[in-house]
Amino acid sequence: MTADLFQHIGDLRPSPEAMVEGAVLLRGFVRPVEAELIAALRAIIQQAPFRHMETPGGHRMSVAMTNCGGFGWVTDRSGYRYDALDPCSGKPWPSMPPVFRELAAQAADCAGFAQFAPDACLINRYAPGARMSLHQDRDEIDFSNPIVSVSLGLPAIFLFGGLKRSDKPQRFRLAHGDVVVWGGPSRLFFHGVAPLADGEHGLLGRQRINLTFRKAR
Ligand code: MD3
Ligand code: FE
Repeated sequence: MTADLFQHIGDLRPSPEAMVEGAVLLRGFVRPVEAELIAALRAIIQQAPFRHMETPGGHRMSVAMTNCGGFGWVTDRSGYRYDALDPCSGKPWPSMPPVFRELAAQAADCAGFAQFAPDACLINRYAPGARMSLHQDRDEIDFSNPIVSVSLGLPAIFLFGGLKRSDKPQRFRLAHGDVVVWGGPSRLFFHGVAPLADGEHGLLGRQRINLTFRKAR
């Protein structure tokens, strides 16, 4: 009886570092630079607007995406890949703003990854109801580099499984300002995001924006 109760209390785990090997959660890490970060983000989306990409299977993603940096992650009917050019404009992606690069490098450093130099930043926008199904990130060249994720706006429930798609995912709440460094074994774990609950965020309104910093090449 008591054991059951505790199992259910553990249903929404507060911190990846407690449960997932190689992941480090830095709650509120963005706060000191959030205004600068959001200003830089607005400039990027003017040059490279959010768009709903198509999966190789022909589904329109509910998450809208754009990128900055030397390479951007794209998907269409021909597959997933990193591309130096934005397929919507035919031009290079907007460059990665120094505040983005420095935040990612500092977070990685805090997690024990010195000299993290991302060359790609995928920017995901979730409107209420948008979700990301369980997947692995395997389009990068070297999995010894971590991925750094930055959550902004409305909170989301992040689903974190294991090395097999069938491993039952654990649930974590990621809120505005949280940064997670995904390295070591966690780097190749299946993960996703539950459908975004509606709400209103003071700085970003009815949406969640996630930045993921990667070393693609
Ligand atoms: C763990 N994005 O863009 S961020 C993705 O909230 C992605 O938009 C989610 O999964 C989002 O690929 C999750 C946290 C995250 C990102 C990449 C990871 C966790 C990860 C890669 C490997 C392991
Ligand atoms: Fe991912």
